[in-house]
Amino acid sequence: MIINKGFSPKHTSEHSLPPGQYETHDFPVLSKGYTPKIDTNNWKIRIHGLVSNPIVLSWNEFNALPSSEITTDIHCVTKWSKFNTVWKGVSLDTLVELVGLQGRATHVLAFTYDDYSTNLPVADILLNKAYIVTEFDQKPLASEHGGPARLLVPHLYLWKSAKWINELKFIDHEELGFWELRGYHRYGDPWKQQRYDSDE
Ligand SMILES: Nc1nc2c(c(=O)[nH]1)N[C@H]1C(S)=C(S)[C@@H](COP(=O)(O)O)O[C@H]1N2
Ligand SMILES: [Mo]
Repeated sequence: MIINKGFSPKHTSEHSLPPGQYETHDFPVLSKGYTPKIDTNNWKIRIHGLVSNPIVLSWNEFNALPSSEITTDIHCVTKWSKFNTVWKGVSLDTLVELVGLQGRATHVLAFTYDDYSTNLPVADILLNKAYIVTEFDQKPLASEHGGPARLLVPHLYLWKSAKWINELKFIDHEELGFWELRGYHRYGDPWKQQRYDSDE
């Protein structure tokens, strides 16, 4: 057998598990409560706060925006990780370009149809680090996984990826979201195991 230096076999995983995680092929559902039933005819997303042009987009307006396919690993604080998940959605860069961020905007809060919220630094949603996704595995996103649309911020623990998203609010300070107010880490980097607020 001839092995070309510099080539690696296709099956070799380029992935690695963050500390304390295990790989799963399932897709567990984790929700704080009920799964809201959302008719896309009534779906809206509002983007406001420290922006030049606050907007409210309907489902059709949102879906007319340029979208991309994203293949990424995801990591849940309950210790499962899933490799190579495939999504389709709109980059937050596109949405930020639409509204125009004010220079003072340092953080963003995501709100949802089930009264959940989560907080993120602006730096963590730019440069194609975050998307609002409407498809998983080339099918409309299932309602229990946040359909019709959820946030996807794969470099942070999955509780940051707010399901059933309907609002982004840009602010000039850090305000904590639902789980961050209840003992989870304010930032949530899986590579640093930032699970709870007592973790560094
Ligand atoms: N709106 C909303 N988003 C949410 C949640 C929730 O309860 N409500 N749970 C979070 C948590 S704790 C996790 S781990 C992930 C789970 O996503 P999944 O159910 O698609 O696996 O969604 C996050 N997003
Ligand atoms: Mo979670």
